[in-house]
Amino acid sequence: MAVLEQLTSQQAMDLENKYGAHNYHPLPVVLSRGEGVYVWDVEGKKYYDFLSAYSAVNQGHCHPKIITALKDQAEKLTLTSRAFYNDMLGKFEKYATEFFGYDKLLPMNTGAEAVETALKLARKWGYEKKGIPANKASIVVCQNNFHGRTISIISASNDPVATENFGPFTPGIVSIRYNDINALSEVLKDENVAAFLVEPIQGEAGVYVPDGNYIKEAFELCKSKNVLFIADEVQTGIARTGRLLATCGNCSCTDKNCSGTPDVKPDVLILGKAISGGVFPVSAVLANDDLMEVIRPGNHGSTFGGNPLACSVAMAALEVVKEERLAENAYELGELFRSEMEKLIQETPLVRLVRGRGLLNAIVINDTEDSSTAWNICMALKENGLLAKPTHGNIIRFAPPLVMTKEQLLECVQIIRNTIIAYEV
Ligand code: IF1
Repeated sequence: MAVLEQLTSQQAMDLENKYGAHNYHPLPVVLSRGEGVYVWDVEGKKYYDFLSAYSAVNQGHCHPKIITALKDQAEKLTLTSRAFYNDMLGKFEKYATEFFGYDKLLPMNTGAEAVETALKLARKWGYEKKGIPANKASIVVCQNNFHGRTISIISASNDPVATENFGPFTPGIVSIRYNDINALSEVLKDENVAAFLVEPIQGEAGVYVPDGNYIKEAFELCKSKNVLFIADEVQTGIARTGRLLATCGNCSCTDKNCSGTPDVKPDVLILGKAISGGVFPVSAVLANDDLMEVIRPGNHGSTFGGNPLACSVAMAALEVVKEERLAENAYELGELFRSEMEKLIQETPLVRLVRGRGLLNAIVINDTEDSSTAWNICMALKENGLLAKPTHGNIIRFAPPLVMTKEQLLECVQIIRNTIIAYEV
């Protein structure tokens, strides 16, 4: 079979089944093209993408500005390693640190690598600045978190599917209930805690939005205990939740209804996914000088971290966020989407509730966690031209690209409504 020969969907799925590790259970759709809010399968059927590659494609599929940046840089210089300087990394670091309001940036590639970087940074700061005894530093995380798939990160997970038979696990990680400020207060009595790592909204857990003041109170508690506050904004960042960042301490908006958490400026900010518009793997850890200075030559890095191609793509992707006012659009369309879902809830017993911020939303299906109802609804949505996938059990995440128009969103609401109303349990 010639590599470029066009496959049927079934042929493509058969190839993956035969030659690929079975580490996913995808919806049976084979995509071959993306543009803006749309994707097409190999047979040419068009869909609304309501997952955005788990919020990596916030700027829409194949955004022309980002693709042009990719192409131009790809014809000049793609990778030098950090053994030498390159003419793009400093520009990107300046652009991104000013964009998010920090002194320094450490570039990586995947979200998990950035989370691992933040864990190492926090531990080193704990020993060298806070004075925690050697090898005694602990990091506090939240139950039902998702921070990636590496051994240290799953050492922080309570998801049996993510952890079973992958032990032994990395020590020095303590897990507490999410959205429980008393639990955090209790665990911070331990003077060896270096950092608190938290998602401002727990995406994979099912788009759990914490109580209004939780993030701010957690931030203030950490400040009072000389504990680093690390925000994992890999999924919630880059305008997804209706603000540039879900922990929008440096947000310049004057919105009195701020859905973010004003005055929370994480000591360590972790970004990934849409920092590159889903065009190239780019992630980053941002912090101020007094923290980032604990990292010295040879302490950390990666072959591709900070490569010219990544830098060029990421600068273009961030420019799109500002130029196309994606945070404002996500805020407005998110309000509209949730109000439309509230109307649907009044029409059918099949949907229990809707929750989310901006265009990171989820509906909870009125069935047991182990039921296949959410999956079957996603299969019906696929037939009706909209792609979404359950997170856990009976929760369906809805996260379209942030470039969606009001008209497109209302068309998608209609598809979701018609599909659910017609669904026979
Ligand atoms: C998969 C989940 C979402 C993340 C947060 C770090 C990372 C992620 C908050 C790691 C990655 C991705 C991973 C991807 C599916 C997707 C996901 F279902 F796995 F949990 F979005 F909710 N922090 N999330 O959400 O970033 O290393 O993947 O670049 O592994 O299946 P990564």
